[in-house]
Amino acid sequence: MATKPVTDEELIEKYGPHLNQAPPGGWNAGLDVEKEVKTHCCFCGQQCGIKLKVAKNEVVGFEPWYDFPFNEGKLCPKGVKRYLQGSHPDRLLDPLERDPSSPGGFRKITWDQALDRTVAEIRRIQDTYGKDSFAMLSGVSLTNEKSYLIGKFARLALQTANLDYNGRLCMVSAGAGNKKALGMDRASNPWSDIPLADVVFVAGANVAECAPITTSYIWRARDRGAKLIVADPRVTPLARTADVFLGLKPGTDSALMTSILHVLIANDWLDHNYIDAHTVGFAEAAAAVADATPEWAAEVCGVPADRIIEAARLWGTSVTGMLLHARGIEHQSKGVENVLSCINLGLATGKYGKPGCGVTTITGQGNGQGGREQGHKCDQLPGNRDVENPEHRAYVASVWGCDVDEIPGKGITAEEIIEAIDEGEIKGLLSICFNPVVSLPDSNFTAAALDKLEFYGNIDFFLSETAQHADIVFPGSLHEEDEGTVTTVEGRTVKINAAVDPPGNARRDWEVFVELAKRLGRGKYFNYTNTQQMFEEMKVASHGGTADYNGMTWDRIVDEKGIFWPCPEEGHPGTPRLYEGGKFAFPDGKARFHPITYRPPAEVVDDEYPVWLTTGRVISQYLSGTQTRRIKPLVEQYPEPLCEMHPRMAAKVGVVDGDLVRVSSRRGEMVTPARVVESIRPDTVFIPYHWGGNKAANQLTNRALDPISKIPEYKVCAVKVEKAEGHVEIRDRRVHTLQEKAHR
Ligand SMILES: Nc1nc2c(c(=O)[nH]1)N[C@H]1C(S)=C(S)[C@@H](COP(=O)(O)OP(=O)(O)OC[C@H]3O[C@@H](n4cnc5c(=O)[nH]c(N)nc54)[C@H](O)[C@@H]3O)O[C@H]1N2
Ligand SMILES: Nc1nc2c(c(=O)[nH]1)N[C@H]1C(S)=C(S)[C@@H](COP(=O)(O)OP(=O)(O)OC[C@H]3O[C@@H](n4cnc5c(=O)[nH]c(N)nc54)[C@H](O)[C@@H]3O)O[C@H]1N2
Ligand code: SF4
Ligand SMILES: [Mo]
Repeated sequence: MATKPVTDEELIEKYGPHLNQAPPGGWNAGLDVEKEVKTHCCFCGQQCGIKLKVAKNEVVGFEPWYDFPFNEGKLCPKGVKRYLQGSHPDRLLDPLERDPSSPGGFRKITWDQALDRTVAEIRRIQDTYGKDSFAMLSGVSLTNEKSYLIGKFARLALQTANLDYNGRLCMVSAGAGNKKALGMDRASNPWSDIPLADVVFVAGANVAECAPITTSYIWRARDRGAKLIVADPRVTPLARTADVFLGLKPGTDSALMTSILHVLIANDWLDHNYIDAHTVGFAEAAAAVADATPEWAAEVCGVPADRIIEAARLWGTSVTGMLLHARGIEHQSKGVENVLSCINLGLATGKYGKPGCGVTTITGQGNGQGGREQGHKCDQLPGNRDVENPEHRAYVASVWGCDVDEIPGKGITAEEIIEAIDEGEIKGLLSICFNPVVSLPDSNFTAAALDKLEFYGNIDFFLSETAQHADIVFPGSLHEEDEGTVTTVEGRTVKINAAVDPPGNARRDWEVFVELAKRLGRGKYFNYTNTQQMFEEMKVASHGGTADYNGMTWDRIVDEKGIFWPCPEEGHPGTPRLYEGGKFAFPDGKARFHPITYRPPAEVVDDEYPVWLTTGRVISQYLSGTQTRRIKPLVEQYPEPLCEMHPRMAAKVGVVDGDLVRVSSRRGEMVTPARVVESIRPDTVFIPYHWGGNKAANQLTNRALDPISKIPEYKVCAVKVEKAEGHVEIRDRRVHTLQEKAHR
């Protein structure tokens, strides 16, 4: 290791003007690394363990953290390059105020000015239009402590019912399905159960690109001879190795799953003892699928009937099995029904609560699990409690030391907040960790709505596409600038450790809320001087709820490399596998079957818009791209959205790989290069959504919501695809077919 101390000038020179890229040899070259901090990746819900290298209050590199059991040192490309965002030149270092006469449309102001203006606007708007006219939006890249704080801040400092979070775009269909059928909402199993499964069924999850470390768990099952079933309109990298590939039409999952249940029943591939002892409602669920024959489903889904039967046979006759689903089935206007139809398959075959048995969602954002428990959803209080339940309210009021009537009731959800802004019912907004202009459907609508606000405050570390609509932007903190806990895809709560302090005048996110609360005259509820105090209060607030953290301590979490909730009492070991002994989280201990029948997506193809559009992700970019679009090695892997289409579709449109196409829907249109691949259905195109402006896939998507979870239908809408002028050299480091691999 080199020993020369680095100067500020040298550091600044090493970061490119726009994109951060490590110099040859990595940042470590020429730097004295002062410490290595064990923490977790800031990106997806796998929350891989990683060690960050620190020099001069900069994160300058990383080392694998081999001892962390989940990923054992493995990382995906985003985890490897995440450290490059820290000192990016775009990093927000001062509070900003909208000022059209300043370059970039904003001018720097002091914290006092930013806080005072925000408080004055909150007061004015709430005095004029009522408390609920000021809304708040939050995000689950934030720690458990921040999620908890924000829930309390919105209820007790803003006193508004209208608080919601970006998990509404992500985890809510799974959450609602889990609660309805199983009584609690968490992965049914630790990931160490995956290798014990005799069959792995992956529905609507691009595991290799979006949950890369999970791939190695599936390979371990394959090494034992496990069979693999994949349901996806695209032959994802994992699907290429499947025993049964169900290449269904977007938006037809509940037809597929109900038909599989039909076949299980027809062949008596059921666990009757389990159904009798541990479930209710089987007869109704069975009656609902009486007509869901494989021939019928083949017609609806565009999948051969014999493959549906084969999938049912593998699932129904294997001793152990795990079904993993993600946004492919959940991002639909029947997302909850799709989830319930998967759970029915698990219950009917007794595949819960045993080694290698479970039906589980793969969480999305870093704290996609913990962030959906701590009370920053519009209908929720900490511990995954219900904001409308009088007992739950009374308990949380006792922890907060407030009158129960001070806790507002149920508010509206994220997309509904944007619609209420459009309709003039909501006049003020404060948001953190959310980039809805890029990430909500129908982005032209979202952007226009935000401009109708009388006041909008945004907390971020980069000036996101959404922050550009704000009146005040607060410079918040990066993941490595604060400590706290997050709960991973497995339901394992882990410790995030601070590596550096926020640079310039940026502050830790939580400090913004504590300051605002004080100035709103509600400081008595927010007497925090560090995040550990929030954790200690949060765990008490969670006690007795389904997501019970009461027995955890930060020391234990570190020593034990994570604790699985529920962990109700000190000394409780935590609960890696749920539902053991067939005990579900209802008073009678029994799981609920739900009768599901198929209904079509909100928008279907027709003569004018004859092509299905589905949207999602690529491995090297993350969500709305605010972070990963600033990291050069990631951008180089896949720099712009490409419209994936089958050669037959390309021939129909009259394009070859790299030709520009115009994709239009009833909401908007975009011009983007065609990516001709054999790995997609010929009637469907796929566009990743990580870009803003005229590169945003969400210009096209539909605002239709699931009636229960209120998740948008990102995975299905109707478009037309036409040849446009121009051709570009395609950059896509991913390999789409085995032939392509052979060529390289
Ligand atoms: N590289 C990367 N990784 C990520 C993220 C990221 O942005 N980039 N984000 C994280 C987050 S927040 C999330 S939510 C997860 C998302 O993880 P995933 O849900 O795995 O990712 P998506 O690409 O949204 O969609 C998954 C798959 O659904 C398929 N699909 C589309 N329509 C349908 C349908 O109607 N039915 C079925 N069965 N499948 C369909 C798509 O072809 C795609 O392969 O990833 C997390 N990890
Ligand atoms: N078409 C289409 N749209 C989709 C999806 C899709 O599959 N298709 N997927 C949906 C899904 S699953 C998701 S999860 C959403 C995600 O959508 P968003 O939540 O809007 O996306 P992010 O990029 O996570 O936006 C978070 C913002 O918060 C900032 N940020 C990150 N961490 C922190 C932090 O710790 N503190 C502060 N102050 N700021 C932070 C980032 O810089 C970024 O600007 O997108 C949804 N949109
Ligand atoms: S798999 Fe997820 S948590 Fe792990 S390194 Fe990649 S983005 Fe980070
Ligand atoms: Mo997500």
